[in-house]
Amino acid sequence: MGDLMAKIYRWILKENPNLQLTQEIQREYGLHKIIADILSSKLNAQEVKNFLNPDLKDLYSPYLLRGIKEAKELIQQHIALKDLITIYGDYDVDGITATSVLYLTLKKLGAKVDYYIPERLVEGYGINEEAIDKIAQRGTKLIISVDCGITSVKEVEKAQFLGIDVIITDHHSIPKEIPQADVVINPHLPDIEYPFCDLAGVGVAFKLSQALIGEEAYELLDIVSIGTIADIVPLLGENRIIVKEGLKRLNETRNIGLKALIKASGLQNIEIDEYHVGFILAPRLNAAGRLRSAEAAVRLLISQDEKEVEEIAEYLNQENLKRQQIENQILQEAIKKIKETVDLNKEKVIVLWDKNWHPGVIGIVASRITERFHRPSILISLGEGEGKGSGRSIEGFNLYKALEYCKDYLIKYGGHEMAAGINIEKNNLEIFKTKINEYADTVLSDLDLIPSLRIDAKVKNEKIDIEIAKQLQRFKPFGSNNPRPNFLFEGLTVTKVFDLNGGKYKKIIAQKDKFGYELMLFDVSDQGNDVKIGDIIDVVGSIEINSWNGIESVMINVKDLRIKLPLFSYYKNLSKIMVEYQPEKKEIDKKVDYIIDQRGINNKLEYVLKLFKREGKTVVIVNTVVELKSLLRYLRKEKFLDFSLCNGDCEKENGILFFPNSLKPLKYYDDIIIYDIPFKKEIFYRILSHSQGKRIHLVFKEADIYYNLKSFDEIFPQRKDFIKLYKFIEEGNNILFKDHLHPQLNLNPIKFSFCIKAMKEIGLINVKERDNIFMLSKNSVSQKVNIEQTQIMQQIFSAKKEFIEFAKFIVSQKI
Ligand SMILES: [Mn+2]
Repeated sequence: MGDLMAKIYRWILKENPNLQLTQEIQREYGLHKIIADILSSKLNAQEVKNFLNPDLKDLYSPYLLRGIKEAKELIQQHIALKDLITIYGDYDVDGITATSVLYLTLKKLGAKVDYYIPERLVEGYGINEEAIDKIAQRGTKLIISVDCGITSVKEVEKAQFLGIDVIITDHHSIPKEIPQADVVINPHLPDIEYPFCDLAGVGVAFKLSQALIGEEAYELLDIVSIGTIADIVPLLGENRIIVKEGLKRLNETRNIGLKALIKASGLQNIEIDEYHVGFILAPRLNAAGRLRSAEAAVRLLISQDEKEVEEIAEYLNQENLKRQQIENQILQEAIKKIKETVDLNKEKVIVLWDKNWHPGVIGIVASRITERFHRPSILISLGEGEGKGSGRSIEGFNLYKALEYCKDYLIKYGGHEMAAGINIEKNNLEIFKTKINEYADTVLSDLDLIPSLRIDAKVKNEKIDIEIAKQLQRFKPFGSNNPRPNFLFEGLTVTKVFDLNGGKYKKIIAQKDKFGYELMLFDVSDQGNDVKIGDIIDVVGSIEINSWNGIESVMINVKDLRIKLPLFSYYKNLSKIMVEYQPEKKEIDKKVDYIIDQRGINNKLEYVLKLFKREGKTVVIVNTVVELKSLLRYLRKEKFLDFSLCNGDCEKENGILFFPNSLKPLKYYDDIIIYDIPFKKEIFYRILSHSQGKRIHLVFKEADIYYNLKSFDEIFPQRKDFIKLYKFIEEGNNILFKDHLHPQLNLNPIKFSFCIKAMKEIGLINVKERDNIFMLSKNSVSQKVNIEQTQIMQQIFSAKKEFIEFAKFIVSQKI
């Protein structure tokens, strides 16, 4: 396996527009076609409407959620009796915000209310029995859980035994047995009528708040949006409305705690969006609970005391800095361990442990390891007794199921497809690592370990302007299930390259047809570093607005970039025609009205120029690159510019058709010059039969054959090419892009795909392919192999032979 730090992505084009809906969207909302295409490829008409206009009035009635009415009545009874109500929350941002939302709601109703947040490091997640004892001692008569409790059968029983009523509100998956609480609210409950089940824990708390205080609950949406973003629930449907409206309110919040946090984070003069919440505010709220108690974070959100909230905001800042330091240190140690002890060729799941790793931070580090190596990872912190681990996964690997497979070696495990936690005995670590990798081998292929890049639309011949970039803003807020769209830009020519910030970033100016592009590379990869002026590149990136000194411009934020072989599509078509082309069965009409036979003419350049200068429409058909270049060079030298170079419709009176896909344009012209030798007999006669009633000039000669053969050399492999590719694979490289130049392998991609076919046929290598990637591995072959005997090489040889026979015929014989 090559350098794992090098970024290689599979490109997956997801575009599948519904043409009729696209038109409707364009008409109805005045959106550009490419924007409408993205919407129509994943949403129906009603969903598009809701997506583009998230509106509070489209929130569902809270009473649709089973248990809300009963919960409201029970809460009102306890308030009337002036009972103490305790909210039981969780230490993550979802739990903290849910606790705060319900607390502020109950306060508004004049309730006697407090809250309880378990400590991550001491108590762990969820309701525990000792906590119930403590709460009972406070004199609490009603416990309302938020963001937890759906599995707490015993604990709820205990609370009820102690004379406490219990309302469970949660959004986690429903286990086999649920607690016999007085009320259970969870949008995932079976047979539920509620139309949207992806609410975060704070979303469920908000529904209860809506039932209790009506539209006054909207004031709390700033807090609700933070928990919803942080919990990474799908940002569609009701969540989209909550976050869109919540962010608006967050920017003008009256919550003094949020104001203090925003100020302490340096965001006071910035339009806060989902990015700032997810990456700046939420980590601070989380930090307290990771290292110590999360109570401070709740106090920040509910406090009325200016001085207190300032202190807490500063404290959270400090805790967050500490968390970052610890995280970075563990990350460095983990990477070192991977380099020294993990065999990435054999172990698809990275399992690491250490006795000094902080258990509150290993989860974040696991996500960074998984992101970096694109494979599942589990980090385990070994304390005094058992080890506590936290894992993250990749698409295609259900972590929960994997842990189930290893359950004999675990004390405890829980979680879901993408993230999970474990408790493990120290002496089971090695066997657990073996077992989980055994499971991984059955479900993950090598190709699954290559990260993929989703592409939402291909930019064709359209101008990407500020208007389109602004229309894309309507897709915000971005997040889970609503990522920022990625676009594919093909065949851009690089005109300028700038290094910015000491080479950390790069800016590339590129061009295609009449349109210019400003590309920003914030995360410069190998290929990004190799880009030079004049290169042809394919780029995947998002379209964003760059504002600088009050001036707005469009920039492409590049996610991946590949350098392309110049004239790639020419060589690709040529290889198809030579090896795959089957001539049509129907008899070709060889009768031509008027051939002007100038074969062997000495100066065909002058001949073309003379015809171009004459009245009337003239087209030149050129088949080889060398001859095209020499013709263009000559015309430039003669300062003759009155022609167009085209492959389809030519605009001007004079045209050059380079290796045309279609011969339809020939009908516009009176004079047709066949400049060099067509690659196939059938093509030659097709040109003749498309030229009825016109004058055909033949100006090629025998020496031209050399240029055709030169084109063959570009794409047909020779012995040295096989050796080069084989060595490349032997050196441990195993991934090749199908259509792009490989940074370490200087070989035409069309040529190496022939090499791969032949080597595979003869059993030298194994080949897997998916999307735009070949994955190669060596085979041990005992006897000597003759690659020239392969079917594909025989096909190539006979195509070449057939061409030479045909060429020799048409340069000399009567036609
Ligand atoms: Mn949650």
